[in-house]
Amino acid sequence: MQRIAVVPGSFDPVTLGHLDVIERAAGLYDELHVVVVHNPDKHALLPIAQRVALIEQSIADAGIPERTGGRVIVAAWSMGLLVDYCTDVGASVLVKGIRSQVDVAYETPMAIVNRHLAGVETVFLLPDPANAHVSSSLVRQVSALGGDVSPYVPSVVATYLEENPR
Ligand code: COD
Repeated sequence: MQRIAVVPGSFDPVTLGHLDVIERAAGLYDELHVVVVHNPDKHALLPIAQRVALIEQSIADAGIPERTGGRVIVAAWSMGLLVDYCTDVGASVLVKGIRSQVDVAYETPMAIVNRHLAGVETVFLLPDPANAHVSSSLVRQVSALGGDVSPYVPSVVATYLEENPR
């Protein structure tokens, strides 16, 4: 049986922290879907199609499918519950990164509800310490103030933000 998992997020933009979770999850499952979900609680910087394109390019540049042997698909989902996407593609697991107690508090109720709704389990990965402080909101803030974001994001994202200042 194919083991299929979903890594969801806003990815606004994708960071080296996200990429670390994606690579490690790709090594654990046969097929991994990285899904850009609109988060209504956050004010978005990048259009969803742009976020998808940057994730695809970052995954290719990092050679993740070759290194992990897993199939990686990038998609966007705005048509309702995230577990509906999981059911559509046959995924039984959501993989999320947990950086702090704040992430635990935010993710715990969603994990319970997603299991009740559709039997989808949530697996939490701890971040690599090198990326534990990295977030998309930090990147958006540093970029907006003219700082160098290259230590925090894949090079394709750093180039995009440099060429498209806000
Ligand atoms: N290291 C490790 N993990 C990280 C790092 C890092 N440096 N940065 C972020 N992460 C993790 C986050 O903890 C999260 O798990 C994931 O990466 C995505 O992060 P973001 O910031 O891009 O995305 P969020 O937090 O805005 O995304 C939230 C979701 C859209 C995934 C969430 O709201 C969700 O699951 N929504 C589902 C909607 C739904 O169906 N609701 C009803 C049932 S609960």
